[in-house]
Amino acid sequence: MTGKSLLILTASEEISLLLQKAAVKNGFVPFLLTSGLGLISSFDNIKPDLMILDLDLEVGDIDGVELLNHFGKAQCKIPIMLLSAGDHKILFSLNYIALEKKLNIIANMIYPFSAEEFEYKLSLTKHNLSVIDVEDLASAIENKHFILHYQPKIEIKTKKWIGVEVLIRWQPPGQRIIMPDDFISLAEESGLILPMTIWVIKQSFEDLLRFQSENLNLKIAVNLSSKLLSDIGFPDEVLRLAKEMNLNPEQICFEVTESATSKQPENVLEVLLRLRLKGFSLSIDDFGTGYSSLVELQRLPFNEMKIDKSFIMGIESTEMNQSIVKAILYLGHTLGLTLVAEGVENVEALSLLTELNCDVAQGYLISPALPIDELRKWHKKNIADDFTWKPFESV
Ligand code: G
Ligand code: G
Ligand code: MN
Repeated sequence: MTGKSLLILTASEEISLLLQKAAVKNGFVPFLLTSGLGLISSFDNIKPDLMILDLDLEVGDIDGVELLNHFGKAQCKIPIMLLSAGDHKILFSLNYIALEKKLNIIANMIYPFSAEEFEYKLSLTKHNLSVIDVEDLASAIENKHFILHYQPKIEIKTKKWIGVEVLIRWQPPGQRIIMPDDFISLAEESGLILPMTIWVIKQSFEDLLRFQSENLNLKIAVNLSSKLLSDIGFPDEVLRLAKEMNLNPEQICFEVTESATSKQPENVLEVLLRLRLKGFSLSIDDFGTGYSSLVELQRLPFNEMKIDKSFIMGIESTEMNQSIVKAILYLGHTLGLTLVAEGVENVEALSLLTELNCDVAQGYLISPALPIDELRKWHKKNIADDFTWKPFESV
């Protein structure tokens, strides 16, 4: 395998030398830029595997905030190490901005640091980096090196177990599991998202059949990337797969993030409508983090709304979150949607959501996402014969 490319952006010769030496020693191929402007203008051609950004750029050049803004807008997922010789506070604030923009910040470093310190941080990134290789992903899809985890959902009023969300994990043989946040965007950019999602759908349909044969009457919810919403043939393909397995589309829900629909890729309304007309359910995921207009909400054929976990985690102690959740519940119910709270982590949050009339709960309190064998154990331990969830059952 050829060395991974490492882009170093720093105006300091001293720092640059130290980083380059350590990078070469660790099998990276470093290349240098000394101007943020140069980086922005030629970024599309550069596409490094890893970037080190020195946020203390020279006067007259663009500053760290502008640079992060630019990468945020470009939805850059390249791992970034932030570096500053300024104080901790500035680096902390910039890191916060970067996280808000969903940039992939993997380390923060305050200069001065030793070559050893840097090499150590670099070695920690290797795992992350090996993830973002298109050929690896393509071969993982061909060889089915993925597994599905299932996260249970319960109906709040009755406390009955009603369904599971399907979450993919990449499992390279003999290595650590890789989480979707580390490969979904690569799958999207490379077009591999379609074959990957078809695998997820087939596998989860097979598991749904298995649940049925065990008398488990569950719904499954599969996440769909916005990229698939411009593929007008996708609904037919999914219906074909469901029919092939004798599954009723009503048992299958597709979750689409709010940002996916508000970006309005071509055909999105048609694809969603066709899925609905074929009998599948549709859920608007991570609601509250995108920018749906009310017109879109009214127009798009969803049956369910999932309130983003950032509003639910800690809801019991944050008045602002309570107000937001109340408003979302009101809006969603008025539009005739089923409301799901994601990120329910404790009993207090669940009882508050019960009071607020939320319909469905999902979160670590009930269970994290589990491989199917663990899900069976969870079922035995936590679900009564009448299907109600038994939260306080001791082992
Ligand atoms: O399980 P975890 O919290 O790591 O999931 C992180 C994100 O990955 C979630 O937002 C989830 O929607 C997304 N994700 C998980 N599985 C799939 C999948 O099969 N397809 C797509 N497009 N996204 C998925
Ligand atoms: O974006 P999407 O809603 O598809 O992401 C679902 C992800 O949220 C799952 O991958 C799961 O790991 C994560 N998740 C689910 N429940 C909880 C929870 O109670 N707390 C936290 N922190 N994360 C959760
Ligand atoms: Mn989801």
